[in-house]
Amino acid sequence: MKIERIELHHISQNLVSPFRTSFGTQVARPCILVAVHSQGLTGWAECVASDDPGYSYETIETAWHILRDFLVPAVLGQNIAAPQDVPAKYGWVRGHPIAKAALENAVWDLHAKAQGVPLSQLLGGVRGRVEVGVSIGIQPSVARLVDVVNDFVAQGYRRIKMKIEPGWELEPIAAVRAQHPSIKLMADANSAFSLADADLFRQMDQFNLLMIEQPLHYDDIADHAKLQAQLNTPICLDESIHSPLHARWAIEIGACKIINMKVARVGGLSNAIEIHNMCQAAGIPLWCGGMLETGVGRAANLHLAAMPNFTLPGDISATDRYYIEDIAEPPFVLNTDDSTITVPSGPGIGVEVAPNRLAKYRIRQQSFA
Ligand code: OSB
Ligand code: MG
Repeated sequence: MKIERIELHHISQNLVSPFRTSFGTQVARPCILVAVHSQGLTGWAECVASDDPGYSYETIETAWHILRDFLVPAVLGQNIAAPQDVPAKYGWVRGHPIAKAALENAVWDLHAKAQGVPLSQLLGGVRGRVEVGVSIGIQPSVARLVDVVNDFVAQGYRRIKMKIEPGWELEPIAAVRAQHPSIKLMADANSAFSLADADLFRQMDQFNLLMIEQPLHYDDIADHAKLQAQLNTPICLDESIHSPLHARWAIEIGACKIINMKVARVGGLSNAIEIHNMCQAAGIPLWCGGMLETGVGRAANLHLAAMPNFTLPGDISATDRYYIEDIAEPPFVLNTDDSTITVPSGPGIGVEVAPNRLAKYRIRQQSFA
């Protein structure tokens, strides 16, 4: 398919409540929506870079720059036979996986739409519903945290992830565990600790956590292997896995027993598929991470999580957990009987960007033809 036109839309929507992690607090949630046009069809994808370089060094501004000046020119006007051919067009560009993922993933949506099939079918998806949980930010008090957890459990979520940081670990985890003795519970540190905190993590073994996510430095693999050797609880890596190479290193040295797959963090769906297959062969289960996506990114995540090795519940909550009004239609709802969300069945990602809402939430746009 010849890529005839590409648009970038910088939007920002307020979250229903502030989201606090060990690296900062998010009140509004910006993103860039990428639209790729060919033969009267439009492929959409979401660039999940944030306003600040707290989670990743990429920001809205760096992603805009890399897309506008390097990635878009490499793809515009090109005849793309298959979406897997996209990464090679800008293979010389180092880093910037979040910007790259947005462009490649938009081409995946375009190709799935051209074939009239859901994206999950192109990815080899095997399930129509994806098990999901909710990721709960750091709260002002333990009592407040327990209230928030109770509320989500009452809504039907059966897997709870809580954010931790130094000073907000054993006590809040113990309180949630006491209230919900058998719920799937996990903790995400977003790199806030060091190997000197190994004793703290050993104490967490008593809480029967599903996993501890990214306890150590955001670029570390080696120290995670040392920590994993001292724990019964599985370590899951998020921030440290930027590519299939990092995934292979982590698996080879035993740095984790689980990987959080974020398609943006690994540079696009081609890399995500490669890591998926590598992990499946190595017996490392995956789950789909989240970046507080709008319906565009959330839909793509659901298609990805339909792949066979996504055997743990993902950070893909219902739309109303994030936004009052989403840019995409229809909103995602939780199936309360089994804590799942249904994978869209229409062509491509299977959701539509509402033009009036795009206009309402847009800060800037640029079109390339
Ligand atoms: O570490 O998984 C994370 C959100 C933004 C940046 C990093 C993370 C998160 C989440 C939210 O945990 C997951 C979601 O989208 O619900
Ligand atoms: Mg994480």
